[in-house]
Amino acid sequence: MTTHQTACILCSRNCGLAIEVEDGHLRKIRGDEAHPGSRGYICNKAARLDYYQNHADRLRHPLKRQPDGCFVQVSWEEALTDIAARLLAIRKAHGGDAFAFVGGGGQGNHLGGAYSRQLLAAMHSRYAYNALGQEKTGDFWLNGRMFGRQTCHTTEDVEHADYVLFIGCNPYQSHGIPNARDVLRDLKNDPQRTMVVIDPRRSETAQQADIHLQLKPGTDAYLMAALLAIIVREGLHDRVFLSKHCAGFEEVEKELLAIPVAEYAQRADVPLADVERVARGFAAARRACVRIDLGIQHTLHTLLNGYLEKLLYLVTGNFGRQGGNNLHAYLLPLLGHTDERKKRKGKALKRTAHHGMHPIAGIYPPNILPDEILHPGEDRVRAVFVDSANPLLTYADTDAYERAFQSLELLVVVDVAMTETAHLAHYVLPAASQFEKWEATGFNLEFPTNFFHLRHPLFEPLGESLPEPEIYTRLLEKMEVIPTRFPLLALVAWLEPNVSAHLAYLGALAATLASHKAWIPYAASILYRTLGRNLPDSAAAAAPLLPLAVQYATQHYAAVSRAGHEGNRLTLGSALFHAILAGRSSIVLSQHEFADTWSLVGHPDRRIHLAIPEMLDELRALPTESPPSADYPFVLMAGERRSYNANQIFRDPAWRKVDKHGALRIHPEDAAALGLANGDPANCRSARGELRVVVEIDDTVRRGMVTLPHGYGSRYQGSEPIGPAVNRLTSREHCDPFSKTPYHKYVPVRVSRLPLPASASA
Ligand SMILES: Nc1nc2c(c(=O)[nH]1)N[C@H]1C(S)=C(S)[C@@H](COP(=O)(O)OP(=O)(O)OC[C@H]3O[C@@H](n4cnc5c(=O)[nH]c(N)nc54)[C@H](O)[C@@H]3O)O[C@H]1N2
Ligand SMILES: Nc1nc2c(c(=O)[nH]1)N[C@H]1C(S)=C(S)[C@@H](COP(=O)(O)OP(=O)(O)OC[C@H]3O[C@@H](n4cnc5c(=O)[nH]c(N)nc54)[C@H](O)[C@@H]3O)O[C@H]1N2
Ligand code: SF4
Ligand SMILES: [Mo]
Repeated sequence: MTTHQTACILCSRNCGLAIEVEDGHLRKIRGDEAHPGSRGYICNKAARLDYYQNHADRLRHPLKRQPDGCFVQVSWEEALTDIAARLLAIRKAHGGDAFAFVGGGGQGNHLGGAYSRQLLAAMHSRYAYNALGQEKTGDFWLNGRMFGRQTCHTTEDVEHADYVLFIGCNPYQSHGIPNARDVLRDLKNDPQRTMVVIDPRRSETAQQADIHLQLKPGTDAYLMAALLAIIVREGLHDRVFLSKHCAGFEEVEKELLAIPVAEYAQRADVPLADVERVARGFAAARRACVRIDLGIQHTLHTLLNGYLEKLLYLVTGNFGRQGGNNLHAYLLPLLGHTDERKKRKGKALKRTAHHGMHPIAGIYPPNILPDEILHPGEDRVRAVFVDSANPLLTYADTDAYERAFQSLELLVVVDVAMTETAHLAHYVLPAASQFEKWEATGFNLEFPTNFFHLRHPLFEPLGESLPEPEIYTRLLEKMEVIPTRFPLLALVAWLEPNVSAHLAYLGALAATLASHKAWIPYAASILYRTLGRNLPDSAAAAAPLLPLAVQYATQHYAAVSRAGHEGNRLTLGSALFHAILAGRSSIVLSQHEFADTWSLVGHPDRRIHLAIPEMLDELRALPTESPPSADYPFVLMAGERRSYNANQIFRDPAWRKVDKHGALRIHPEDAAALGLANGDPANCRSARGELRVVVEIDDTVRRGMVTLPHGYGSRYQGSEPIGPAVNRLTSREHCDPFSKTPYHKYVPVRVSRLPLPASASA
């Protein structure tokens, strides 16, 4: 057995792992003590990773669907030649609007995204859809307005805070903060520190809290507005911070002073005294921060929720300091900046044909894609590539996705497994797993210390599967958007891999691209084919990290130097690239100082702009909220994080130790009223669809609320769906009108008894 350092790929934390490997299996999985971020921490899910690496749905060969729906094995040559020809024909006949790219990276694999996104350029399309467009783009839009760029992204220093507000997140199960369970335990055990959870469910996190505000689902905007109103009324805001670092506070203050605090507390169904206690405690704390997630994003008022959440830490001055919220740097450019009000290079942003939707941070929202494909216009989407995503299970409105994907002229799926989406594809292309190739994630969203982990392969690719860099580079070559050889660059790349050779290579690359401007969008594949071939340990896929490391070191010179990397302004980036390549565990990229937050603000005045007219309008319009209907009396949380779900990354149901059915959680009194007992089958119906579910009586949910997990419903080895395919219940139209973020946490449903199966009643 050999021990390897790698990382977990199941959530955005990507904890470092030390894994013993034998016969193609991940045998013993421990936390990697040498990982500077996770320092040995892991949760229960990581131990099950062999179920990702080895299972019966793994793809081994390229597959082509036949007219009768069966798949036959084809060669890479045949598949890529035909796909390239069909893509070019569609581009020629209908232009770039006919193509959309979906996905491009999951929880652990973003290196491939540098390569796959090149296909958009080759197709002259801007339509990039991915999961961030159904959860976080509202947040990115707000960041654009408040901090100046949609790439300005905040993080929270829970570890050092004296007072933490967890709003609509459950880090005990879903993580999202470093070493969540340890950090929560420390918070709980320290009498000097306060932990508040705002959640309609007494979640595993809420169970550890000092104060739990168990509000009604969907009412966070009222509650947060009331918290803010109390703070400004009582003069608890940080006037010095606001006048030094922010603009527009007076306008915001005027609106907040008009909030009817007692009425809003009542709407949220939280005792006023508790709201006052939290407002005062949070404002008085020496160091406080706010951590939020889907509980306020996948629900009513998603944008306003994000705005108010940011105001909470800003009006109290908990920004740009230890224990507060901060901006951070990142190495991989995960997000773009696409302000819908501004023109880019004289051109307005590309809006979609049917919904007229603009991108946010460069991303289009999955909720609109079925309509963009199904609408009858000449300008509809006709060809789709799906990579590292399983929209048939994970995007809202499964029925609409099924119809849309079945109507495509070309659907190609790149995945490690035969997924529900792959079953509808014309071609299925097998990717090497994340333990069979060089990989990395762009979730390096930390401040002041930021990390990066380039992971090396532990196994050979299964069957004929290939890493994404090879798949997309071959496809671009077939499409003839890049040549197969770059003699000059290849020659320079063969120099000894040291600092001066890197500089010579980058100079040659710049000269090549300057004389062939059409190749600029394909720099990743060009680096891969040239510099990549000369990197040690066959790490070709990592080649695009050289220019990124140089850019990072230039932008954050002092912080990268502080992290221990050595070099002058010319050579530091190359040193950083060397460190990334040589490290087997994660490395420290940069060590910032808290004051650096201000250099990351995107507005030229380096201030945070607080008065966002659209948000102040929505805040004023809040009183016109309508209650749930009598036909659908329950609010379903359609997609809960539990101990045994991890998006759709696992397919083999054997990975789960508990909760095999992905049960519907319901309050005991609601269950009694419906005549339901633990383990009973029940029907859960929304306006969009229905599911047969198994009941679990659970007094942690509020009355009137039911929950189903996400991450279930796969048809492993062609079986019936295992557990709830929750997006049969969600509609593409049930979403925020501006960002199109689905209201997954607020799906009105009816729950009813089903007859027990004959065997059970017998
Ligand atoms: N175990 C596990 N962990 C995961 C994942 C996974 O699949 N499984 N997925 C990862 C991904 S992609 C993401 S985006 C994150 C998401 O992580 P989270 O957002 O933390 O997880 P959720 O369970 O979806 O929702 C969080 C909380 O929101 C609460 N909630 C529901 N409705 C409301 C409401 O109206 N108001 C408030 N305030 N709260 C509400 C729920 O009760 C729940 O406790 O998790 C990541 N981590
Ligand atoms: N109703 C409802 N729907 C939801 C949610 C919810 O709470 N409720 N949560 C939403 C959220 S927050 C998210 S982030 C999305 C996640 O949904 P998706 O973006 O679809 O991502 P995953 O479920 O992680 O699917 C990952 C796919 O990548 C494949 N894969 C794994 N490794 C590799 C690799 O190395 N290469 C390639 N090419 N493929 C690989 C896996 O086999 C799997 O098919 O789901 C969303 N859907
Ligand atoms: S916290 Fe996330 S990355 Fe860490 S071990 Fe658990 S699932 Fe894996
Ligand atoms: Mo997510």
